[in-house]
Amino acid sequence: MGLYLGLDSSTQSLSAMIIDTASGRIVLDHSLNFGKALPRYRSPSGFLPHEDPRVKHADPLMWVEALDQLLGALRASGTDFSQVEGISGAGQQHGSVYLKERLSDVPSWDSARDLVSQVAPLLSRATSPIWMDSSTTAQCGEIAEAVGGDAKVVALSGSRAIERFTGPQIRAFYQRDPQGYAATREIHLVSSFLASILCGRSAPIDQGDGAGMNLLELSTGEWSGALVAATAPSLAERLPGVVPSRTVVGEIAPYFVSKYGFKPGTPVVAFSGDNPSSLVGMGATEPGTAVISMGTSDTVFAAMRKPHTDPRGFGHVFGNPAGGFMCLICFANGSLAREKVAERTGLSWEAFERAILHETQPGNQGNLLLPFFIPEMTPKLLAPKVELFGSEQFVAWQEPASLARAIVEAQALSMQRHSDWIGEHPKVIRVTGGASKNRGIRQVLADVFGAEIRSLSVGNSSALGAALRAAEAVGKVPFSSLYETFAATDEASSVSPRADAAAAYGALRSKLAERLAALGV
Ligand code: XUL
Repeated sequence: MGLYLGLDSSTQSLSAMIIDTASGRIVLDHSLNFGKALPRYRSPSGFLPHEDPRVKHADPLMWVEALDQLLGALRASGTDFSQVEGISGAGQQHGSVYLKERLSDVPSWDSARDLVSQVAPLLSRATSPIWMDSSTTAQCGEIAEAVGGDAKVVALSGSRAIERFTGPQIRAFYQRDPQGYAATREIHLVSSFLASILCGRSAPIDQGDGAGMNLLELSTGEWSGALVAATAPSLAERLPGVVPSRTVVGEIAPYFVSKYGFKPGTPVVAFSGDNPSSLVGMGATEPGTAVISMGTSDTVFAAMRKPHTDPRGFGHVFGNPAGGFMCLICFANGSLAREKVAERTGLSWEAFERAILHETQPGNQGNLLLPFFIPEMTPKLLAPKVELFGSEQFVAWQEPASLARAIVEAQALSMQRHSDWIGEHPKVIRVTGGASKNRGIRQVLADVFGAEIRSLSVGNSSALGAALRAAEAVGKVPFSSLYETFAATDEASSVSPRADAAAAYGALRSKLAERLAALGV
């Protein structure tokens, strides 16, 4: 029993959470927003501006400086890290960091200096492609062709070759900057990079996040020789090892002991991707409970008994940190699309909620919105596509309440359509993320999925998941008992499906399917 620290390096912020397994309390929950705290990285939303809208990179030094700054601020405000018994973390998935030297070969961090000045000279690529990048369509095609087609890539890795996944991004780097690639000794995910910084030596990649690279073979949990060879020459020697998520990968580096007061030898458990970690934080590592996370992107994910794959080619299979697998479907038009509709209709979030709950009906009298305000990954649309079908007033954007319902129904119907391949009809869906606080949105999800919708009181499920993973791996506390304490649902916020609502969605569901078919997706 003791204190466990979970870190989460997401697109826009770094968060730290400390849980106390003895008292069952969260004793620290703190975030640092990259854009606000570190303006010199010119990344107000966590990534750098670029003339090509498909290119989305971030400066990895921003993530490193954020770690120093966050730990420094917490220590200054009285956090006693010497009580922490174990650490784990989560990182935005797919993003990669390129180093001239293996971190195990460099001298340990000098605590008289900051981390950034010691990490900067090690980078062989100044910026890191992140999950929002969609500039590698050509490389996806080349990788698939080299291994024998899309179906083969899916069978090996659990996903088609996907633009934002790490393999196609590595291939693009090798092609666009062969010298930079030649100078690279080690390639990390955001998760394994931060674990390595904490340990002061190369940390392996965990099977949860590793499965989001188009390089890991699901059936063995090891790098796939065929995919690695199809991606870039001599890639195998540049990849760290792969380990099960509950592996202790090292001890905290002396730098963090002398600077921030950690106990020497504090174990560090493999970091994972933010979604696999959130599966733990949401208490959903057993099949039967699905999760919908509504943030910058929306994701639907669930633990899986067997790794079966999406015949439409949009969904993914990752490792479940508790063992086995999880599926995930990612929708790029999450909060941004909801915000666009709120802006365009002039509705406040309160009015938006009222509109759904009290001023409109399930099925929206047949009014349908195609809600792709930015290029979409599920279904794959390379260009934005916003279209309104329905009554005259509606298509003229003159029915604010109907438009509020329309965006939420379109997103829920698309989530349901694109998660039907999972094969298990979830009776309970746990929701997280800013938009899930809206009761109107929860009611539409309940009605469309015909499932009970439950929220957790904890906001940051990835950081919580990381802390729980540290407690399970180091403190040997079983997930089941950790879930009872830390991942309990807030009963007052539960929403049930309404019997009459289900019938109202038949027509709208077919109309959406027709419109998507007309777009070829
Ligand atoms: C999942 C994905 C996103 C990122 C967000 O495949 O790309 O959910 O993990 O951080």
